[in-house]
Amino acid sequence: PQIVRLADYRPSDFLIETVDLDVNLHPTATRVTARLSIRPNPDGREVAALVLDGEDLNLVSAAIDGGALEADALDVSPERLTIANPPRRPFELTIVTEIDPTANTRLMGLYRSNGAYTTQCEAEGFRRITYFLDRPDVLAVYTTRVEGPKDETPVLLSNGNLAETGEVGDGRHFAVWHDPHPKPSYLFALVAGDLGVVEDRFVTASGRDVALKVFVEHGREDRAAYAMDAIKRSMRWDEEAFGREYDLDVFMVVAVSHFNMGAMENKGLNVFNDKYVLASPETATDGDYANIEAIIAHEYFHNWTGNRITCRDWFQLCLKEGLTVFRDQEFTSDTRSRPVKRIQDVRNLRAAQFAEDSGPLAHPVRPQAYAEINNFYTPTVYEKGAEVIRMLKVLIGPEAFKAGMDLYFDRHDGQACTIEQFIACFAEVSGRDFDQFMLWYHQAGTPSVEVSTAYDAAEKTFTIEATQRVPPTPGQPTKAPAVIPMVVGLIGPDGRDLPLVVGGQPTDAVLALTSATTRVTFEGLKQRPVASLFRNFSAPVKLSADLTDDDYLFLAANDPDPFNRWQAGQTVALRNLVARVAALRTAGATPEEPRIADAVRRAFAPGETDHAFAAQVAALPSEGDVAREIGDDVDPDAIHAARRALKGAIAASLADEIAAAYARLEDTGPYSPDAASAGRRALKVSALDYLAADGGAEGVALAKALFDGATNMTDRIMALQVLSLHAAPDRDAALDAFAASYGSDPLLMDKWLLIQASAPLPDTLDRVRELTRSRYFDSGNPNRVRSLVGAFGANPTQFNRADGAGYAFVAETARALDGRNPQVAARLLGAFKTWRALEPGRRAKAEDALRTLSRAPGLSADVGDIVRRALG
Ligand code: HT7
Ligand code: ZN
Repeated sequence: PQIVRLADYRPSDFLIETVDLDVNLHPTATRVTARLSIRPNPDGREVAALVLDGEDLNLVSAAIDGGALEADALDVSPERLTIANPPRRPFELTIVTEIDPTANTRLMGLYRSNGAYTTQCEAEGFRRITYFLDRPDVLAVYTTRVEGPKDETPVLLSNGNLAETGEVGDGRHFAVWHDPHPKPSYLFALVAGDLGVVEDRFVTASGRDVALKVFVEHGREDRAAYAMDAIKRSMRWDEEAFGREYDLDVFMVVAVSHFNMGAMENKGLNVFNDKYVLASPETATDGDYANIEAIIAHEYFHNWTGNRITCRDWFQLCLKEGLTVFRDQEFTSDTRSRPVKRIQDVRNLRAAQFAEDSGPLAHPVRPQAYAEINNFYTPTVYEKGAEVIRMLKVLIGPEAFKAGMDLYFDRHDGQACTIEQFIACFAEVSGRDFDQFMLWYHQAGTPSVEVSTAYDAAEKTFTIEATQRVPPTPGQPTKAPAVIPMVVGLIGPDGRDLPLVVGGQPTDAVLALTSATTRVTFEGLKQRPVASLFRNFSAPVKLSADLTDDDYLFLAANDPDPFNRWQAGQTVALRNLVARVAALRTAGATPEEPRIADAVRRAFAPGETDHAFAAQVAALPSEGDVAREIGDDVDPDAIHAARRALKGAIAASLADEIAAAYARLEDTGPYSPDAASAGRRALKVSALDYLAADGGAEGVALAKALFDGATNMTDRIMALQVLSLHAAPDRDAALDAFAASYGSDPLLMDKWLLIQASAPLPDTLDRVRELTRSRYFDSGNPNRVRSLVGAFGANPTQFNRADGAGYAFVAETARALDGRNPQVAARLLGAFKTWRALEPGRRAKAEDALRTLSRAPGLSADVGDIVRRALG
């Protein structure tokens, strides 16, 4: 494979200043005329040829300044168009290509989804529309004329502001869009179809009147209200929190049913997977509403972090993605509950990014090389990228952070930038040196921090010694110590924070761990305090500390930092789960820790009013959490059994309290997706999960009753999920009833597919195979594929069946899908990211499946790259 390296970056030899596109739509033969004003780049080289990127294009003609180029001046290959001896002055290149949107099953470039035309150009899709310098540092002003039949495509959209519309006869019409903001080709978009629209307005802080439009399939307009509301709230928040205003006369969101990822931030014309737009109380769960709000916000925030300031090259992807995830997380924290959002984000980071970082697919937040850029839209670039920004803020403080962001926006508006340019803004405003901090961008792997503490009663001092280690990762055998912000608190017996004094001076709670070992001695402590370490998860590290279970139980009850209050309970539970797994595997005695139930009891207590937080406290560490804590020789069945046993033990000891909570938390009144109501439902379902933990008739009956009597989709789905954990007849009856009610709604049937694919039951694989043949599945739709096969790949016990059939199924499904949609096929293989940590039997079976796949002929660059790296 061809490897692209950061070290080889060179500015483009040519720049494109304006792009005039004329797109004449036809289902199988769309004609694209691109008029490009090109000039040599003063920062580039003088070269003998202009090389344009292309893919799956039919070249019709090419001309320079109106003069047709003869065949001997052109070299056309599947991947590029080379024009020999281009002028060494500004010139106009006109290229006519023909493309087939119906045959485009990759969903990159221009394709048809449910009869509507749509585009996806990030990262390298524009080259599937026309030959181009398809790289993010070539910024151009686009004018796009779209022409299509009025009956099939009454709606014709592109980026920017609408400049002109008109009729062209033959039942065809056109629209011209002009986007005054120079942009890279990956932000180009075009949508055309017969779509319904919901409209509203927003007036920006400086008085710009912006038309807001959400386009959806006809008949779905009533499901667009929440997305529209989220757009307005995102716009206001970005003005208030970051001083960023919207900059066009119209902002549009289009929901499409065939989409490779979640959504895309094309300038002024965001295209969304319909699952992240459509919601109504009858069809959406609390989780759906939260996702819609967060993803609408994320894509909108890209308008400044990504669009106005973009990436110089794809190695800088975290410049826009890490920063925009950080911004959307802040938005949700301000909109909902900050501690709960932090806990959810950390759960997600650990599940997805820590897992990636610990295996063969580990890579730095800013990779050094790639074979296929599509495979680097990862939790490391996104979620760890956001953690790096958060650490920056913790280290320099909120005022300097804000000043650095303002400087970044002022200095780099309209540019394609690097991480170095971004970080330089913070160095400048804070006067700090960020050389060591840059290691967060260069070094892969999750640092582990080991903390030992010592109280000296005679000296009244408390010493914290922290030793960090960044593990080796593929291609990076040795690492240097990173700068790790450790926010600490010392808690006295009354549960209050004690003053922090070092060297006779009051000190900050932020300790910067910059060496392999850092030691800090706090003074003036009359009694041994309990240390609260990495408050609010101040760095993405794995902590192991010499705190006892007693200490953690104390923190779980008393820590003023809500994140660490939650974390402390998790830590005790995790320790116990690891010990249970060891006992199960050696037939040893079960290690009981009855006090774990205390934190759960508090969560279900009548006085607890923060239900969303309580639901987090009540949820045990996941099977993945336990697997990562164990690290190697992982036996997923033992982990599942241990977790089930602990859940059962807690349920048995708190049966009455939990039953009372379940009754108390019953829904009354009409459904509302607000955070408090969603929190109450989350805690109620958690109670149900405990009550049905043993699969006994009583608990299952409760779940069945909730399913039958549900007045909203959250309850219905949660009840179905609880039922699906147990092979009871009620489970199949409920699944059938759900299909009978919602069989015509694909987004709801995705939930139905996912629930069945996630069941920890031995018949799950057979069922999944059968479902691939059902009318609810469609391998051409990424949402269906992810809901069934993707969810199966995330099923800890059934993907990891000891006989290896789970591995073979996912690998074979990815191979079968590869010819059709390589990007989605490659993502399915993410299921293998921790295969090396498995016990030897499963490890061998997983390796077999990967090796068999690696030998399949004609693998795409996407799948080939993942398989090669996974086998490492
Ligand atoms: N910037 C986008 C990432 C993206 C994408 C989206 C849809 C289809 C293919 C894609 N390739 C890359 C989405 C985001 O992070 O906001
Ligand atoms: Zn993004």
